[in-house]
Amino acid sequence: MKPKVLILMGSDSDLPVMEETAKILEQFNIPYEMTVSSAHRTPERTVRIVRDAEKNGVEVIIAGAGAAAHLAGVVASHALVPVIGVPIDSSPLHGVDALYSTVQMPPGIPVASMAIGKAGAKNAGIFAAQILSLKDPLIASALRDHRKKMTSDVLKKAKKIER
Ligand code: RP5
Repeated sequence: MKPKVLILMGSDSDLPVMEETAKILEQFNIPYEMTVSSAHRTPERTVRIVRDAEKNGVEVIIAGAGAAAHLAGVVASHALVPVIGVPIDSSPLHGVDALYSTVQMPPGIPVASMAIGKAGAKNAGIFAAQILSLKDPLIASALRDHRKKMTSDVLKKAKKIER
């Protein structure tokens, strides 16, 4: 199946966080491709990957990076498909730097910034699924089931501690 989502990360050291995105996409049976490309260390490779992805039918790009995290913004500047940014807590500032870099895009080129770290990486996968669900009823139905399961898990846990 042709990938619908491209997951990019600035360094292989970001993989433990970005695996959370991959797990969610797998859970929703969404085909994806994933690789490392840095906005500053491999700028030309980054542009090439984004252009090829769009040509090959990728509909959402997820970019995770830490520190002065400009990867999502650079990717968004070369893509028309929606770009979701995951700020990674890999620096001495624990991801606050990456959050500001990702969320504070000047007007014109948006990046949908998620939360810092693994929570943001998971939500990036869910958000991508929500975008794709607009024209894929199977994904929409899987999202509904996912929410129902979250609700029943909370109720089960509540019952356990109730007294
Ligand atoms: C960023 O710098 C990467 O996204 C990573 O989060 C951080 C550190 O990269 P490495 O020095 O571990 O390659 O560009």
